[in-house]
Amino acid sequence: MRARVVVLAAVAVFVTAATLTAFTLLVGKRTTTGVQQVSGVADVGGPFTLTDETGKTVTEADLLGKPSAIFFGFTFCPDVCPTTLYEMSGLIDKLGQDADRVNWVFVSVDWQRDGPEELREYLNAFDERIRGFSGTEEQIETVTKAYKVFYERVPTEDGDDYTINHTASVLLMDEEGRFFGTLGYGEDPEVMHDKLKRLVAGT
Ligand SMILES: [Cu+2]
Repeated sequence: MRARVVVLAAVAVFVTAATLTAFTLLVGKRTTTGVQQVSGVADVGGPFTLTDETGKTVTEADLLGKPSAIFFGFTFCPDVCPTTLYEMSGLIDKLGQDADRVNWVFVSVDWQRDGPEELREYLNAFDERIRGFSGTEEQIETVTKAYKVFYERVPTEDGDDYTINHTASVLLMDEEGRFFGTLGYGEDPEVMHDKLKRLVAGT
């Protein structure tokens, strides 16, 4: 009986750790943990084709040579996206010159409503270095699968409209397109700053 409890506890700890490192923090859920060291472990990233805010085609190759901070969301998002992009703008500001050594990307998973024009307008409210990528349903499927990002359309109460639940973490990729780590939603800005410093330094 006792052994069984220990085994169950071990399983619970493992599952908790695995869940944290899997970074699928959904809308509204916050992490209270500090560093999530998953560098080099998770199979996150891969080929994609999207359209940037100027209407130009972009692929994973356009992000190589610089590390990237990528956030998936949608422009109609009432809280998580504006909060995250506002925080990202603050982090960019704090990084100073180092911020230019990172690709800052917002990918809209709302292929029905968000295109280059919507993203250009939306991102006006945030740091100008944050680029906006959008795509077709198929392209969004591909990129979210590659980056292990969750998103789910949810009808609003009146049924006429929808909102989207989505992964709330920012994904950090190194200059060769390998997964480096995440910035958790609601994480201590100091911790996030340190992670970005390490991302820029490549350590
Ligand atoms: Cu959002």
